[in-house]
Amino acid sequence: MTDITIALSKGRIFDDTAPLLKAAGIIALDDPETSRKLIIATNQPNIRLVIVRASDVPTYVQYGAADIGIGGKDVLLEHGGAELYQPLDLNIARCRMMVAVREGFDYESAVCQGARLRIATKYLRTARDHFASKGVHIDLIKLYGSMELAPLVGLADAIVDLVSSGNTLKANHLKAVEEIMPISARLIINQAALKLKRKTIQPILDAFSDAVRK
Ligand code: PRT
Ligand code: MG
Repeated sequence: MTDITIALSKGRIFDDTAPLLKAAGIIALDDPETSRKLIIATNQPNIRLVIVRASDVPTYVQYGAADIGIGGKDVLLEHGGAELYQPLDLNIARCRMMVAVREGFDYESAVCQGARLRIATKYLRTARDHFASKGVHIDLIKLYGSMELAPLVGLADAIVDLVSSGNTLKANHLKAVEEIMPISARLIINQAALKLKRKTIQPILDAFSDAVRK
């Protein structure tokens, strides 16, 4: 039997992926939320899960340490997608990549007047591409989290971040002013693994496609 390693992050990606795995007949034998194990066995002796940081999923798959991964489009865009085959939008962990500012900040005027904007984000590539396509000059400030704080303490004029319910923005007196793109999680596959392990990978891919279409 061919061994298959699937990389995913705990939290919303794992929660939303578990039903898809189940549709493919794969059931995790431990709960990554409560177990401290980073390698989780499944009911299928040849299939294991590895639990990694969301932003590390593409790296594990790129280098073949995992054959398959599940990662947000946000993460895949920042990674660049080298060596990765992206056959399927899983339509899970959905949210929107947005530009947000303080409630009192007149973003439209700032943009119209050609002001140089300070943008705090962990999505450097996405932010750079977005503002370049609008012809807006920016200074990028790299953060690793809690982007919502930056405009409140004068670190930035605006942030580029993911929004789902909008509650975090609201709680921090921020408003979304522009949608950059809708985001969902994708299946990614190592290209060499797809060739060498196709017989084992294809049925998993098919089961995921069927489950997503339902
Ligand atoms: O937490 P860690 O630093 O390890 O990494 P991570 O934050 O990238 O991972 P995780 O597990 O939080 O998110 C994994 C993936 O879920 C992301 O890469 C996205 O593709 C997807 N996703 C979907 C989201 C959200 N929705 C989301 N709302 N990721 C993050 N958020 C955050 C957002 O950054 C903001 O801080 O939730 C907050 C806003 O939520 P609302 O509901 O208040 O709008
Ligand atoms: Mg997080």
